[in-house]
Amino acid sequence: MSQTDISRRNLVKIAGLGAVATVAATGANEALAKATPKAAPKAAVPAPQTHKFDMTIEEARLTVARGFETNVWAYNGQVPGPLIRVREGDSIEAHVTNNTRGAHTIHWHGIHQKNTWRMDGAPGINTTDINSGGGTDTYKFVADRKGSLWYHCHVEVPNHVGVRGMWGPLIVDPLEPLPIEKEVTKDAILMFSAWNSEVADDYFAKQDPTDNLNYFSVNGKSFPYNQPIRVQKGDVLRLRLYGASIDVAFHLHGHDMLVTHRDGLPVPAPYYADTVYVAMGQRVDVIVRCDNPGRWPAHDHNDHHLSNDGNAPGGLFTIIEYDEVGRDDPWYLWRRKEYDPDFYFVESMKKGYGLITQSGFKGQKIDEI
Ligand SMILES: [Cu+2]
Repeated sequence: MSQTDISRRNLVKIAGLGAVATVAATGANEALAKATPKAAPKAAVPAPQTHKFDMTIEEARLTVARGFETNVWAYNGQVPGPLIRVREGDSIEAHVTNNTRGAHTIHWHGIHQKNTWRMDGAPGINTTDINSGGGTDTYKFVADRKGSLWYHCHVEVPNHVGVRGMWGPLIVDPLEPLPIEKEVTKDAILMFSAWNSEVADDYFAKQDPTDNLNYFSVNGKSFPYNQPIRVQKGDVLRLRLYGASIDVAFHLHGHDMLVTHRDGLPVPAPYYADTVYVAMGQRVDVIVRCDNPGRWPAHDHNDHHLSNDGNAPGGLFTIIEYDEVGRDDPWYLWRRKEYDPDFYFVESMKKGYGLITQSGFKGQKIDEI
């Protein structure tokens, strides 16, 4: 039997037999054409945009915990630095002015800098420092990588990134998000870091002050000076976990977390975990389906990180509060908490694209002290 015969036999099977059948099939095709809507056009890909903004580096005094303040070098005066959010393929033009007594850069962690390697922010390797006392630089590049990225200084990193707060989130939205990303109702950013009270008052005490870290924080604040993550049953909570300057074993009570991305990239096989390791520099994105009303600790499982200068409880600890269960138990630690709904950038993440500053993260200006 020839190939042609097979094709013809199959055609006859599909269309039916003889001329009558052919007429019937034609009618059926017309009916089918009327009943089937045209295939939905693919969502239009937005044209790439250019986001131009000013950034500064300021000397500021940050309150990390009750009774503990430290000198920081703060992007736009705040720790964490302002949220920068763009779409994959957009361009960024960041004009940076350094108003401090130290030299700094900005490294755009995760961006590949294709054909723009001089914008990478590594001094002495692909660029120079931004001079102290008003020096400027302009970083121009394309957001050629998607996901939970970040930016940080690349000068004397153990001091500037380690204990001076020189880091902030850079979120690059994918042009084609995963189905689960479209389900998210609350998108939260948690940046983990540590501090050393011995060097708090002297910027230049040590080039590496990370040998005696004694305060631990999320988004620059230690428990109980930080904030809860408030949710409702049915929320699909995305947590973007950043190891800004500390290794963290992040544990959530009452839920499993679905690990969807590492370093902004989708993992080939998402998996569930109740404790997620986030190494320094890494980002891990997890999805939590909020199906278990209650108040649930979310914390680092490195025990030393749960104290403030040796006093526990403290440190890198927060609480997921479901609205349904209320907060009025007389013994509840945070029953009278003054609530900041943007402490985890949940409100900032609703504000669209560009550079989004946040007054709640501002330090006190050094010259005002
Ligand atoms: Cu720096």
